[in-house]
Amino acid sequence: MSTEIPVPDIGDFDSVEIIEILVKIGDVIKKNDSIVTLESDKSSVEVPSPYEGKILELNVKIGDKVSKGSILALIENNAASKVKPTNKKSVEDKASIRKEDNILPITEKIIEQAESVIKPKNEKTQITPNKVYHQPNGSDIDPVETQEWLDSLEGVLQKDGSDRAQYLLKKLTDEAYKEGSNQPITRITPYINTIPVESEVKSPGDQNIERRIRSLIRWNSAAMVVKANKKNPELGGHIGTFASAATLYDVGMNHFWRAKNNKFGGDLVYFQGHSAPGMYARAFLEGRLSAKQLGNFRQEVDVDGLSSYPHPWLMPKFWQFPTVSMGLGPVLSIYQARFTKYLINRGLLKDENRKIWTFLGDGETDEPESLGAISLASREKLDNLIFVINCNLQRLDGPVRGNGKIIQELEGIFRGAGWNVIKVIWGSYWDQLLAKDKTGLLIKRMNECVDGEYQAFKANDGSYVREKFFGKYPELKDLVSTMTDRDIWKLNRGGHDPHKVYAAYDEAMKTKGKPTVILAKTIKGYGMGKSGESINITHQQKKLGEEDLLYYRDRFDIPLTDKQVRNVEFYKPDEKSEEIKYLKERRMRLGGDLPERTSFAKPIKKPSKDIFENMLKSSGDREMSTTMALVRMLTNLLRDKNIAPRLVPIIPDEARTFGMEGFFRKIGIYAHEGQKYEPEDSDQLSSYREDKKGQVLEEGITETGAMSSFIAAGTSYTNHDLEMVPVYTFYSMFGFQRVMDLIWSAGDSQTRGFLVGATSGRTTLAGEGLQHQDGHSQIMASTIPNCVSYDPTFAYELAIIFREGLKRMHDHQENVFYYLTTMNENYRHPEIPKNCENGILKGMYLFKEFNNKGKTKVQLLGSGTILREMIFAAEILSKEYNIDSDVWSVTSFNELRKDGMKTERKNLRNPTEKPKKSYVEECLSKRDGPIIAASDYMRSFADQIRPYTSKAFYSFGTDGYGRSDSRKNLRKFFEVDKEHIVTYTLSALAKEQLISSNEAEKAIKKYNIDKNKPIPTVL
Ligand SMILES: Cc1ncc(C[n+]2csc(CCOP(=O)(O)OP(=O)(O)O)c2C)c(N)n1
Ligand SMILES: [Mg+2]
Repeated sequence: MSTEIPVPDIGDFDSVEIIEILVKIGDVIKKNDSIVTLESDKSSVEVPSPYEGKILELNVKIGDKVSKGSILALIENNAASKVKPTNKKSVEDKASIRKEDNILPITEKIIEQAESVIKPKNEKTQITPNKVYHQPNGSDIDPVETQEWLDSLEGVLQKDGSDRAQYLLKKLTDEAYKEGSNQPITRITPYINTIPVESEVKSPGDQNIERRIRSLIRWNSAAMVVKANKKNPELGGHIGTFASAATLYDVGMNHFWRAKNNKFGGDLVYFQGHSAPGMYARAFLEGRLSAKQLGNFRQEVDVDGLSSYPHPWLMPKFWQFPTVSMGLGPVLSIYQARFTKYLINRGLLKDENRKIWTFLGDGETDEPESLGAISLASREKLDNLIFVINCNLQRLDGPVRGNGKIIQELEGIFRGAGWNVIKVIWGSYWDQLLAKDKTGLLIKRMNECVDGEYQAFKANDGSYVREKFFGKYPELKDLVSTMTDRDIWKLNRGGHDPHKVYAAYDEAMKTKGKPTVILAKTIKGYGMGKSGESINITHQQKKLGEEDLLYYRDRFDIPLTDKQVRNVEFYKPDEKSEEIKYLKERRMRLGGDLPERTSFAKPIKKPSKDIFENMLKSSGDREMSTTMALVRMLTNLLRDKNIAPRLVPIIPDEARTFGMEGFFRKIGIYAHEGQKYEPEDSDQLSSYREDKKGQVLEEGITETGAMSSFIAAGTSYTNHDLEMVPVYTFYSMFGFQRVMDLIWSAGDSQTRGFLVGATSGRTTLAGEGLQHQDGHSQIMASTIPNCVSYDPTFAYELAIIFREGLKRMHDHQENVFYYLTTMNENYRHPEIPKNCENGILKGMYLFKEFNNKGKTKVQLLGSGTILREMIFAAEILSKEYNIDSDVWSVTSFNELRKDGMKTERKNLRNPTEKPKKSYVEECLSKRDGPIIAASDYMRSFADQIRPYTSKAFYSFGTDGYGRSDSRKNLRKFFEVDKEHIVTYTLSALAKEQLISSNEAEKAIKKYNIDKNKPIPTVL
């Protein structure tokens, strides 16, 4: 039987135009296949068929306007009659229940009965302010009663285990809360290790060999820094950080971190930036780096230098993640873990239980980026994520929390955010002492000491610790009375104890349903002795003197002679030595080398030609913005079988601003738990559809998070051997300006993808005002070497640029990313002129010539929406002043500058050769008249090409703060409207003595240009 397909609820729109018909009569379609595309002023959406079957009739054509209920087509479908039409009734029923405010008498009675049962709070249960529960200093007022409670707890623990005990404690807390105790139970546990000794999983490693290997790594990493600074003190470097973290890295390298190979995708490790020397030192022992390379630490200009910090751009086969700008590693890794799950849930990646490990400093947690996204990690149940925070209690200048305890503070924060927290505070030598302490005073003392004191303990010696730490309570002094000062000094910290670290890593690996953070207590500058152990200047210490070096050698038993030490030689045992064999064997078992950056991704195949075809045609009478054109283009790309699954639209809560809400229904919003609710707009075409397999990353209001997702998706070709095409669309002002450092690191990471600054331009976005109107993001984009940026005006330009971007990043595997600015100003888009593709990509092409008036000529260069002001100005100049012009569409002043710079440099380096012409010169040198260039960006955007032309050059732009007003008023204010362009052009021609100055003067009067108006930068 035949059934009609009507337009469903399209939200707040009426009379919406059909811009595409996606089926033909006779087509057999599946349910949810798209039938037509509708486009309103704000967005374009595809209408899906509610049935499967054969299209019998099409009732609409392109250009028709339709509303909800309009019939689009007839479909032959046997099941259609059985398919329930949209269940209007049930929706109405729900509404009527919601509207039902009056409570029925029977309900009222039940409520009354219930209320009568609830005991009024009697006086006894009220907490009387006078009652004393404990002493002000926290000590116990009734130790006997306390002991009874503790005994009960012990009984429960023994009989029913810790889960039951936790349950009872929670019940007690809830009860106390109901009865008026509003003090939340603390999220902080005592200052001891989270994993009890008896639950520790033991390392299978040979501890003696591992210690020897670790010592060699320590030596070589310190020697590398000292050697570089002996050569040249400008080079810098850090010894103390890796010295504190060596065990944390070693245990991971020897036992946990699996490399990428042909059988496994590999764990991803974000190394703490300034611990890089330690990673080089290990790679040296593994034979991956030579002694010569180690000797070139921080000397990167010539070949074979080792980069100061992890920079994939500088060491593209080694480093995977740039981390040294503090805070970026943590946030990037959270989104990396999330993106890995996204790929798995979308069926693009096998779930191999790969882990993402992130190392950061305790001082680094001061950065908002470090902690700002931790709740996302627990919300998304990222049990593939493990943070290791090296709590050496110090940052650059001094203690991280001298008056407090960073580990406790972080425990509270992470536990509160829903993470699994594992504290690794004390090493094994403490186990016996803790077991022997029956008074509880040892833990009390551990709890009450602040980090400033803990730092001072390790800056001194055993006798100092005896006196200052244990000496506070006679019972504790007794506890260590049989120990020598040396023994006391040996009481180690958890982060330096491979057993404790192993147990923590093992537990982190097994944790399900939440991310884990390991808070490891260490000593900054461990082993450096007087020259840098636990002292405030440790961080900066890079020049160990002879004595210090000899001490370090002895401390770690490095088999070097005094002479070799004085020469700061590296040490690598024979290839056949136990150490080297062990080291290599461990890595072999874990699948290969780490860190290592490779890509075995298959290039995404080119989209079919017709995907971009309709954007090259004129839009006719139809006006639209370039943002809308972009959405149309993405919609088309989603029909291409090669690109569609790889497209990752990323939006920080701004889809509706850009008209992208059509994607919600079409490809779904990624939600790891699917959608647990019926969205209120479920009947609508662009319903808010969340899906476990959803494709859109709707990030919420976090540009930092969205940018991190962009980097994760754009580096997927190396981290997952899977090319993806992220398109991150944002309010252009909240892009570069907000997250420049992340964009810089995207460049370093060799991210591929498209950043789209929508609603861009200082006067193009009218109403939003100073904080929203962007007139400089293009300039910021120009500072990133591998960012290719364009400010196109017309839909065909956008299409050509996007198509080229796909080609460069995927066909040619170039490590570049694109920044495109799109606008929200609606206008008509012409058909692509002939032979302009090359010019579009190079940065400018001749759009139109105004000839035949012959009086004089001018070159008008415009970019973005200001090109249109230029075109209008050219018309006025031609009609009213008989002035000819060539109008150039400048798609990228940035690309033109790059070409100019390259050409100029080449000419300077080859003075005897015939100079080459820059592309700007090629375009303009044979054309007459001065150059007038304008854009919706600061003048310096257009000024970039000034050196590459020998003509008089005038640039106009939007320097100054934006403000809210109509587009027309704003363009007048910034002097980039057609009237100003005409006037300034006449003045420029007069200055060049090509016309009389009176003409310019007359125009100033005609257009009411106030000569006394200050320049907008001061307004
Ligand atoms: C964004 C940023 N700000 C400042 C620095 C300079 N810096 C490098 S290391 C460091 C101190 C790091 O302390 P912490 O995180 O505790 O690491 P540790 O060396 O103690 O392991 C600072 C301030 C930086 N690298 N990045
Ligand atoms: Mg630190």
